[in-house]
Amino acid sequence: MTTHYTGLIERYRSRLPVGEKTPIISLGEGATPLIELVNLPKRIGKNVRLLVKFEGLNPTGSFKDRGMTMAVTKAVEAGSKAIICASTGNTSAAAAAYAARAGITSFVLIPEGKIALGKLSQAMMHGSVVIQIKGNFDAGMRLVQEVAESMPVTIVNSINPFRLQGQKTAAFEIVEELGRAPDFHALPVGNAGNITAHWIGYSEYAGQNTKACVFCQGACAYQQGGGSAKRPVMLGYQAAGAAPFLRGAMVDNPETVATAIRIGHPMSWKQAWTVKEESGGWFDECSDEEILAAQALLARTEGVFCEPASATSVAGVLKSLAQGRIPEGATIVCTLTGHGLKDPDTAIAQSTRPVTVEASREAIEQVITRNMAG
Ligand code: AN7
Repeated sequence: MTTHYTGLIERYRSRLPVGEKTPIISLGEGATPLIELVNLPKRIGKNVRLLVKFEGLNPTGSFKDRGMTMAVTKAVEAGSKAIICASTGNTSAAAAAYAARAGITSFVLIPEGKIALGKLSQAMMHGSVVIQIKGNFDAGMRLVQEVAESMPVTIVNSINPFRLQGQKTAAFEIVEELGRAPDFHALPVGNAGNITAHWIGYSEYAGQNTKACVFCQGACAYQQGGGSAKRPVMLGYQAAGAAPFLRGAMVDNPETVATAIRIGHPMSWKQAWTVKEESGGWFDECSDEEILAAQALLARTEGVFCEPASATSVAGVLKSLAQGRIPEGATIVCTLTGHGLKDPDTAIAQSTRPVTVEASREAIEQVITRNMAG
C-alpha cells in the first residue's frame, strides 16, 4: 500500500466537483498540522483547548493553495490557457505556482508597494506576469472582473466557486483530526471567502444545509451525519482599519499593517453574513497593535511563526476570551492562514535587533552571560 500523499483533491475526490478524467493540478497541498497550543492558554490563565490550523505549511505558504488546486484544475479542464487574479499577495503566489505547474500563463494584479516581500518574490519567481497597479486590492478586483469580460482569461479569485470548494477541505481535516467539530472556529476575514468555505465544509460534514453555498443554495449537503452533527460557532476577525463587517458597509480606503487583509469591499459579503446567522457567530475587530502582539506571542511562546493577518484570528480569540464571549472549557480552532516568512519586513521591524560582536570566544561568552535568565 502506498502512503504517498498527493493533495486534497485526491483525498476528498468524492466531495469535490471533479470527474475521472479531470487533469488534477496539485502540489501536495492540504494535510496541514493542527497544533495544540500548550503555553498560551496557561499564560492568559484560561482553561480552554486552543488549537491552530497552520495553513502556512501549504506548498506556497498559505491556505490559498487549497482553493488554487481546484480553480486551476477546473480552468485546465475547461481548456483555459491563462488565469488572472487581483491579490493582496497570497492569491498571486498560489496562482503563479499552480499556473507554472499546469504550464499556463498567469496574470496577477497587486497594489503597488503594499504586498509583503515574500509574496512578491513568489509571483515573480514562478514567472507570473506581475502587474502593479496604482490602487488597492478592491480596485484591482474590479479591473479583473472588467477585463475578464473581453479577454480569454479565467478569474481565480474566490468569486470563482471552485476556490471555496477546495478551501472547504480544511474543515474536513479538522473534524477528522479532532473526532468532532470544535465549539468555535476563528478566522481572519478579508474577502470572507475562507470563512464561507469553512462553513460549507463543516455543514457538509455534519449533513446540514447552508445557504452560503453558491452551488446549491442549501440543497446539496452530504447526509453523512444524518443532519444532526454539530457545527462550530464561526468567528470572523478583521483589522480595525479594514473592517467593513464591523461598519456594516464597504470601506473605501482600508489600511492595516496586515496587508493580506487590507480589503474594504469583500467579495463574499452576503455569504459571510449568512455564516454569522446560521452559526450563531460574530465579527469583531483588532487593532494593528493587537494583531502584531498576537503574532509575536505565537512566535515566542509557541514556536509558531505566522504572518500578521493570520494572527488576527488569535488576537480576536484572546479578546473574546477576555470579554467572556467565549466560555472556559471551550475547544477553539484558529486558522493561521499564512506563514510568517511571507512578510520578513514586518517581523524584523518588531523584533530585537541582532547584536554584532567580534568573532571571538570571549565576545560570545559575554553575550551568553548577559542573556542567561537569573
Ligand atoms: C494570510 O491574497 O485576498 O477572507 O488576494 O492572505 O478569504 O479573503 C488574501 C487573503 C487571511 C483573508 N489571511 O481571507 C489575496 C487575499 C491571509 C490572506 C486572508 C488572506 P479571505
